[in-house]
Amino acid sequence: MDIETLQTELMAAIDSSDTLEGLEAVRVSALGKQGSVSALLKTMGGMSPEERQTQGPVINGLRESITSTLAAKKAELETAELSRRLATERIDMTLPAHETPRGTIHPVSQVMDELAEIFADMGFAVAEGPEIEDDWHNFTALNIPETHPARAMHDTFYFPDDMARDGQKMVLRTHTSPVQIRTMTSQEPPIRIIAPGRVYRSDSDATHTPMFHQIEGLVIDKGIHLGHLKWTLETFLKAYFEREDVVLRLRPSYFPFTEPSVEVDVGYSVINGKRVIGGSEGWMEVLGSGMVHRKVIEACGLDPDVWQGFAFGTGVDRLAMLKYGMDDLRPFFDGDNRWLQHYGFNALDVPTLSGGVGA
Ligand code: 2U9
Repeated sequence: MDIETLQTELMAAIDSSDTLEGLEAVRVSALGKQGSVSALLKTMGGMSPEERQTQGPVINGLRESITSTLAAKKAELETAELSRRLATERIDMTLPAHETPRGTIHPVSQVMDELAEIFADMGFAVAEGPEIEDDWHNFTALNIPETHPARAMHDTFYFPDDMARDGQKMVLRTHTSPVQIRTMTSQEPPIRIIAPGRVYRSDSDATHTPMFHQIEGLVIDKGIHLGHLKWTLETFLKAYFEREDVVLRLRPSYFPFTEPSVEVDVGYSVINGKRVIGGSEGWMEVLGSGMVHRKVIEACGLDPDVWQGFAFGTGVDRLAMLKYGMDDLRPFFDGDNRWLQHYGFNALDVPTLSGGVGA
Protein backbone atom coordinates (compact mmCIF):
# COMPACT_ATOMS: atom_id res chain seq x y z
CA MET A 1 0.00 0.00 0.00
CA ASP A 2 1.43 3.40 -0.86
CA ILE A 3 1.90 6.02 1.81
CA GLU A 4 -0.76 8.36 0.48
CA THR A 5 -3.43 5.62 0.54
CA LEU A 6 -2.37 4.59 4.07
CA GLN A 7 -2.64 8.22 5.20
CA THR A 8 -6.11 8.60 3.65
CA GLU A 9 -7.32 5.39 5.30
CA LEU A 10 -5.93 6.26 8.73
CA MET A 11 -7.37 9.80 8.56
CA ALA A 12 -10.78 8.33 7.66
CA ALA A 13 -10.53 5.82 10.55
CA ILE A 14 -9.66 8.59 13.00
CA ASP A 15 -12.44 10.78 11.70
CA SER A 16 -15.07 8.05 12.03
CA SER A 17 -14.05 7.04 15.59
CA ASP A 18 -16.83 8.05 17.92
CA THR A 19 -15.46 6.64 21.20
CA LEU A 20 -12.14 7.01 23.03
CA GLU A 21 -11.73 3.21 22.94
CA GLY A 22 -12.24 3.15 19.14
CA LEU A 23 -9.73 5.95 18.70
CA GLU A 24 -7.18 4.09 20.84
CA ALA A 25 -7.58 1.02 18.60
CA VAL A 26 -6.77 3.17 15.54
CA ARG A 27 -3.71 4.60 17.34
CA VAL A 28 -2.43 1.10 18.15
CA SER A 29 -3.05 -0.08 14.57
CA ALA A 30 -0.92 2.79 13.26
CA LEU A 31 1.66 3.69 15.91
CA GLY A 32 1.70 0.58 18.16
CA LYS A 33 4.59 -1.93 18.01
CA GLN A 34 2.92 -3.87 15.20
CA GLY A 35 1.33 -0.75 13.70
CA SER A 36 1.33 0.14 10.01
CA VAL A 37 3.18 3.45 10.48
CA SER A 38 5.70 1.83 12.86
CA ALA A 39 6.35 -0.84 10.19
CA LEU A 40 7.05 1.90 7.63
CA LEU A 41 9.44 3.63 10.03
CA LYS A 42 11.31 0.35 10.48
CA THR A 43 11.82 0.02 6.68
CA MET A 44 13.96 3.16 6.78
CA GLY A 45 16.83 1.16 8.37
CA GLY A 46 17.23 -0.96 5.21
CA MET A 47 17.08 1.96 2.75
CA SER A 48 19.96 3.37 0.74
CA PRO A 49 20.97 6.91 1.79
CA GLU A 50 19.36 8.38 -1.35
CA GLU A 51 16.13 6.51 -0.80
CA ARG A 52 16.09 7.56 2.84
CA GLN A 53 16.56 11.19 1.79
CA THR A 54 13.37 11.13 -0.27
CA GLN A 55 11.28 8.62 1.76
CA GLY A 56 12.37 9.72 5.24
CA PRO A 57 10.54 13.06 5.28
CA VAL A 58 7.42 11.46 3.75
CA ILE A 59 7.27 8.67 6.37
CA ASN A 60 8.04 11.06 9.26
CA GLY A 61 5.48 13.52 7.90
CA LEU A 62 2.92 10.70 7.93
CA ARG A 63 3.76 9.85 11.56
CA GLU A 64 3.53 13.48 12.62
CA SER A 65 0.22 14.17 10.89
CA ILE A 66 -1.32 10.95 12.29
CA THR A 67 -0.04 11.80 15.80
CA SER A 68 -1.44 15.35 15.77
CA THR A 69 -4.77 14.31 14.22
CA LEU A 70 -5.13 11.59 16.89
CA ALA A 71 -4.45 14.15 19.64
CA ALA A 72 -7.00 16.61 18.23
CA LYS A 73 -9.63 13.89 17.90
CA LYS A 74 -8.92 12.67 21.45
CA ALA A 75 -9.45 16.18 22.85
CA GLU A 76 -12.68 16.49 20.87
CA LEU A 77 -14.03 13.15 22.18
CA GLU A 78 -13.05 14.02 25.77
CA THR A 79 -14.85 17.37 25.60
CA ALA A 80 -17.95 15.65 24.19
CA GLU A 81 -17.80 13.04 26.98
CA LEU A 82 -17.55 15.75 29.66
CA SER A 83 -20.50 17.68 28.16
CA ARG A 84 -22.54 14.45 28.08
CA ARG A 85 -21.77 13.75 31.76
CA LEU A 86 -22.52 17.32 32.79
CA ALA A 87 -25.88 17.10 31.02
CA THR A 88 -26.87 13.72 32.53
CA GLU A 89 -25.45 14.24 36.03
CA ARG A 90 -26.94 17.69 36.56
CA ILE A 91 -28.75 18.24 39.87
CA ASP A 92 -31.44 20.88 40.08
CA MET A 93 -30.82 22.33 43.55
CA THR A 94 -34.13 24.19 43.41
CA LEU A 95 -36.18 20.96 43.35
CA PRO A 96 -37.85 19.95 46.64
CA ALA A 97 -36.17 17.05 48.52
CA HIS A 98 -37.85 13.70 47.82
CA GLU A 99 -36.88 12.24 51.18
CA THR A 100 -37.34 13.66 54.66
CA PRO A 101 -33.94 15.03 55.78
CA ARG A 102 -32.17 12.37 57.89
CA GLY A 103 -29.90 14.58 60.01
CA THR A 104 -31.14 16.02 63.29
CA ILE A 105 -30.38 19.09 65.35
CA HIS A 106 -28.37 18.03 68.41
CA PRO A 107 -30.21 18.73 71.70
CA VAL A 108 -27.30 20.96 72.82
CA SER A 109 -27.67 23.12 69.68
CA GLN A 110 -31.44 23.19 70.13
CA VAL A 111 -31.18 24.29 73.78
CA MET A 112 -28.47 26.88 72.95
CA ASP A 113 -30.86 28.37 70.36
CA GLU A 114 -33.77 28.35 72.81
CA LEU A 115 -31.63 30.11 75.46
CA ALA A 116 -30.35 32.75 73.03
CA GLU A 117 -33.94 33.55 72.02
CA ILE A 118 -35.27 33.76 75.56
CA PHE A 119 -32.47 36.11 76.62
CA ALA A 120 -32.68 38.13 73.40
CA ASP A 121 -36.29 38.89 74.36
CA MET A 122 -34.98 40.28 77.66
CA GLY A 123 -32.41 42.49 75.89
CA PHE A 124 -29.29 40.31 76.27
CA ALA A 125 -26.70 40.09 73.48
CA VAL A 126 -24.65 36.93 72.83
CA ALA A 127 -20.89 37.27 73.53
CA GLU A 128 -18.15 34.81 72.56
CA GLY A 129 -14.46 34.38 73.34
CA PRO A 130 -11.49 32.00 72.90
CA GLU A 131 -11.53 28.44 74.31
CA ILE A 132 -7.77 28.67 74.93
CA GLU A 133 -7.46 31.33 77.61
CA ASP A 134 -4.74 32.91 79.67
CA ASP A 135 -4.57 32.49 83.42
CA TRP A 136 -5.56 36.12 84.13
CA HIS A 137 -8.88 36.02 82.20
CA ASN A 138 -9.81 32.52 83.41
CA PHE A 139 -8.81 32.92 87.08
CA THR A 140 -7.06 36.02 88.42
CA ALA A 141 -9.56 38.64 87.16
CA LEU A 142 -12.34 36.52 88.67
CA ASN A 143 -10.88 36.82 92.15
CA ILE A 144 -9.29 33.37 91.98
CA PRO A 145 -5.57 34.02 92.76
CA GLU A 146 -2.82 31.43 92.31
CA THR A 147 -3.18 29.96 95.80
CA HIS A 148 -7.00 29.88 95.78
CA PRO A 149 -8.46 26.40 96.43
CA ALA A 150 -11.01 27.04 93.65
CA ARG A 151 -8.22 26.44 91.12
CA ALA A 152 -7.92 22.85 92.29
CA MET A 153 -11.73 22.57 92.22
CA HIS A 154 -11.74 23.37 88.51
CA ASP A 155 -9.63 20.34 87.42
CA THR A 156 -7.93 22.56 84.89
CA PHE A 157 -6.25 21.39 81.67
CA TYR A 158 -3.02 23.46 81.62
CA PHE A 159 -0.88 23.97 78.51
CA PRO A 160 2.89 23.33 78.85
CA ASP A 161 4.96 26.21 80.31
CA ASP A 162 6.68 26.90 76.98
CA MET A 163 3.31 27.88 75.49
CA ALA A 164 2.89 30.78 77.91
CA ARG A 165 1.91 34.10 76.28
CA ASP A 166 3.11 37.41 77.78
CA GLY A 167 4.22 35.48 80.88
CA GLN A 168 0.69 34.07 81.28
CA LYS A 169 0.16 30.32 81.56
CA MET A 170 -2.44 29.14 79.02
CA VAL A 171 -5.41 26.90 79.90
CA LEU A 172 -8.46 25.38 78.27
CA ARG A 173 -11.11 27.67 79.75
CA THR A 174 -12.81 26.00 82.71
CA HIS A 175 -15.89 28.24 82.45
CA THR A 176 -17.24 30.89 80.08
CA SER A 177 -16.62 33.65 82.68
CA PRO A 178 -13.48 34.95 80.84
CA VAL A 179 -15.85 36.01 78.04
CA GLN A 180 -17.58 38.37 80.47
CA ILE A 181 -14.18 39.67 81.67
CA ARG A 182 -13.24 40.40 78.02
CA THR A 183 -16.56 42.21 77.52
CA MET A 184 -16.14 44.30 80.68
CA THR A 185 -12.59 45.34 79.73
CA SER A 186 -13.54 46.27 76.17
CA GLN A 187 -17.06 47.77 76.42
CA GLU A 188 -18.60 50.57 78.42
CA PRO A 189 -21.44 49.58 80.77
CA PRO A 190 -24.38 49.13 80.82
CA ILE A 191 -23.76 45.50 79.82
CA ARG A 192 -26.33 42.78 79.31
CA ILE A 193 -24.81 39.63 77.78
CA ILE A 194 -25.01 35.87 77.77
CA ALA A 195 -21.91 33.80 77.06
CA PRO A 196 -22.69 30.28 75.80
CA GLY A 197 -19.95 27.85 74.81
CA ARG A 198 -17.69 24.87 75.38
CA VAL A 199 -15.69 24.55 78.58
CA TYR A 200 -13.16 21.95 79.71
CA ARG A 201 -12.44 20.17 82.97
CA SER A 202 -10.48 17.01 83.66
CA ASP A 203 -13.43 15.03 84.96
CA SER A 204 -15.39 12.06 83.60
CA ASP A 205 -18.34 9.96 84.85
CA ALA A 206 -22.10 9.63 84.16
CA THR A 207 -22.74 13.29 84.91
CA HIS A 208 -19.35 14.80 83.94
CA THR A 209 -17.54 14.88 80.59
CA PRO A 210 -14.12 16.55 79.98
CA MET A 211 -15.86 18.99 77.61
CA PHE A 212 -19.31 20.35 78.37
CA HIS A 213 -21.40 23.38 77.54
CA GLN A 214 -22.10 26.31 79.78
CA ILE A 215 -24.13 29.42 79.53
CA GLU A 216 -23.41 32.36 81.76
CA GLY A 217 -25.09 35.72 81.97
CA LEU A 218 -23.86 39.12 83.13
CA VAL A 219 -25.59 42.43 83.81
CA ILE A 220 -23.59 45.52 84.76
CA ASP A 221 -25.44 48.77 85.36
CA LYS A 222 -26.14 51.33 88.10
CA GLY A 223 -28.30 50.31 91.06
CA ILE A 224 -28.49 46.59 90.24
CA HIS A 225 -29.60 44.38 93.16
CA LEU A 226 -30.63 40.79 93.99
CA GLY A 227 -34.26 41.57 93.03
CA HIS A 228 -33.18 42.09 89.40
CA LEU A 229 -31.31 38.77 89.55
CA LYS A 230 -34.31 36.88 90.91
CA TRP A 231 -36.76 38.34 88.36
CA THR A 232 -34.39 37.59 85.46
CA LEU A 233 -33.84 33.96 86.48
CA GLU A 234 -37.54 33.38 87.20
CA THR A 235 -38.57 34.83 83.82
CA PHE A 236 -35.90 32.77 82.08
CA LEU A 237 -36.79 29.46 83.79
CA LYS A 238 -40.55 29.91 83.15
CA ALA A 239 -39.86 30.56 79.47
CA TYR A 240 -37.38 27.68 79.17
CA PHE A 241 -39.54 25.02 80.88
CA GLU A 242 -42.66 26.50 79.23
CA ARG A 243 -44.59 26.54 82.52
CA GLU A 244 -46.03 29.36 84.62
CA ASP A 245 -45.90 27.31 87.85
CA VAL A 246 -42.09 27.21 88.05
CA VAL A 247 -41.05 27.95 91.66
CA LEU A 248 -37.54 29.13 92.57
CA ARG A 249 -35.66 28.63 95.82
CA LEU A 250 -32.54 30.72 96.44
CA ARG A 251 -29.94 29.26 98.82
CA PRO A 252 -26.85 31.08 100.10
CA SER A 253 -23.66 29.72 98.58
CA TYR A 254 -20.07 30.64 97.80
CA PHE A 255 -18.31 31.51 94.52
CA PRO A 256 -15.09 33.58 94.48
CA PHE A 257 -16.47 35.90 91.76
CA THR A 258 -19.84 36.75 93.37
CA GLU A 259 -20.79 38.18 96.78
CA PRO A 260 -23.36 37.37 97.96
CA SER A 261 -23.65 34.10 96.03
CA VAL A 262 -26.83 32.10 95.63
CA GLU A 263 -27.62 28.67 94.29
CA VAL A 264 -30.98 28.42 92.57
CA ASP A 265 -33.20 25.36 92.90
CA VAL A 266 -36.33 24.80 90.86
CA GLY A 267 -39.33 22.94 92.30
CA TYR A 268 -40.68 19.72 90.78
CA SER A 269 -43.76 17.54 91.21
CA VAL A 270 -43.87 13.75 90.91
CA ILE A 271 -46.37 12.66 88.25
CA ASN A 272 -46.69 8.92 87.42
CA GLY A 273 -43.42 8.31 89.25
CA LYS A 274 -41.60 10.91 87.13
CA ARG A 275 -40.18 14.27 88.16
CA VAL A 276 -41.90 17.11 86.31
CA ILE A 277 -40.73 20.75 86.66
CA GLY A 278 -43.38 22.87 88.40
CA GLY A 279 -44.80 22.90 91.94
CA SER A 280 -42.61 22.33 95.00
CA GLU A 281 -42.74 18.64 96.07
CA GLY A 282 -38.98 18.46 95.68
CA TRP A 283 -36.07 20.71 94.62
CA MET A 284 -33.43 20.45 91.94
CA GLU A 285 -30.39 22.68 91.63
CA VAL A 286 -30.29 24.37 88.21
CA LEU A 287 -28.18 27.53 88.44
CA GLY A 288 -25.40 29.26 90.34
CA SER A 289 -25.48 33.04 90.59
CA GLY A 290 -24.79 36.14 92.65
CA MET A 291 -23.92 39.81 92.71
CA VAL A 292 -20.60 40.39 90.89
CA HIS A 293 -17.79 40.69 93.48
CA ARG A 294 -16.45 44.26 93.75
CA LYS A 295 -12.91 42.92 93.26
CA VAL A 296 -13.98 41.54 89.84
CA ILE A 297 -15.51 44.91 88.86
CA GLU A 298 -12.28 46.62 89.96
CA ALA A 299 -10.08 44.12 88.08
CA CYS A 300 -11.92 45.15 84.90
CA GLY A 301 -11.11 48.81 85.48
CA LEU A 302 -14.58 49.90 86.70
CA ASP A 303 -15.53 51.66 89.92
CA PRO A 304 -17.60 49.26 92.08
CA ASP A 305 -19.18 52.21 93.89
CA VAL A 306 -20.69 53.31 90.57
CA TRP A 307 -21.30 50.02 88.76
CA GLN A 308 -22.92 46.89 90.18
CA GLY A 309 -24.12 43.75 88.54
CA PHE A 310 -25.28 40.20 88.79
CA ALA A 311 -24.08 37.03 87.08
CA PHE A 312 -25.29 33.47 86.73
CA GLY A 313 -24.10 30.23 85.23
CA THR A 314 -25.47 26.83 84.37
CA GLY A 315 -24.69 23.73 82.32
CA VAL A 316 -26.46 23.63 78.94
CA ASP A 317 -26.19 19.84 78.75
CA ARG A 318 -27.82 19.55 82.18
CA LEU A 319 -30.62 21.93 81.15
CA ALA A 320 -31.21 19.79 78.04
CA MET A 321 -31.36 16.62 80.18
CA LEU A 322 -33.91 18.21 82.54
CA LYS A 323 -36.22 19.42 79.76
CA TYR A 324 -35.96 16.52 77.33
CA GLY A 325 -35.59 13.60 79.76
CA MET A 326 -32.12 12.13 79.17
CA ASP A 327 -30.49 10.50 82.22
CA ASP A 328 -26.86 10.09 81.08
CA LEU A 329 -24.56 12.84 79.84
CA ARG A 330 -22.03 10.66 78.01
CA PRO A 331 -24.18 9.77 74.95
CA PHE A 332 -24.40 13.52 74.20
CA PHE A 333 -20.89 13.29 72.76
CA ASP A 334 -20.82 9.71 71.39
CA GLY A 335 -22.18 10.62 67.94
CA ASP A 336 -24.39 7.47 67.99
CA ASN A 337 -26.92 7.91 65.20
CA ARG A 338 -29.66 5.99 67.07
CA TRP A 339 -29.42 8.40 70.03
CA LEU A 340 -29.41 11.39 67.66
CA GLN A 341 -32.49 10.06 65.81
CA HIS A 342 -34.27 9.60 69.13
CA TYR A 343 -33.35 12.83 70.92
CA GLY A 344 -32.46 15.09 67.95
CA PHE A 345 -34.76 17.76 66.56
CA ASN A 346 -36.08 18.19 63.04
CA ALA A 347 -34.30 21.10 61.40
CA LEU A 348 -37.37 22.05 59.34
CA ASP A 349 -39.95 21.70 62.09
CA VAL A 350 -39.26 24.43 64.57
CA PRO A 351 -40.28 27.99 63.84
CA THR A 352 -37.82 30.20 65.69
CA LEU A 353 -37.32 33.93 66.06
CA SER A 354 -33.76 33.69 64.76
CA GLY A 355 -34.67 31.43 61.84
CA GLY A 356 -37.96 33.16 61.05
CA VAL A 357 -41.36 31.47 61.16
CA GLY A 358 -40.72 29.89 57.76
CA ALA A 359 -37.50 28.19 58.93
C1 2U9 B 1 -18.07 37.56 85.86
C2 2U9 B 1 -18.56 37.67 87.13
C3 2U9 B 1 -19.28 36.64 87.68
C4 2U9 B 1 -20.74 33.47 86.81
C5 2U9 B 1 -21.33 32.46 87.74
C6 2U9 B 1 -21.92 30.52 88.62
C7 2U9 B 1 -22.30 31.33 89.60
C8 2U9 B 1 -22.08 29.05 88.66
C9 2U9 B 1 -21.74 26.95 87.57
C10 2U9 B 1 -23.07 26.37 87.41
C11 2U9 B 1 -22.91 24.92 86.99
C12 2U9 B 1 -20.95 26.49 86.40
O1 2U9 B 1 -21.85 24.72 84.70
S1 2U9 B 1 -21.50 24.87 86.04
O2 2U9 B 1 -20.53 23.99 86.56
N1 2U9 B 1 -21.70 28.37 87.59
O3 2U9 B 1 -22.53 28.50 89.62
N2 2U9 B 1 -21.36 31.15 87.56
S2 2U9 B 1 -21.99 32.92 89.19
O4 2U9 B 1 -20.24 34.52 87.55
C13 2U9 B 1 -19.51 35.50 86.98
C14 2U9 B 1 -19.02 35.38 85.69
C15 2U9 B 1 -18.29 36.40 85.13
C16 2U9 B 1 -17.26 38.66 85.24
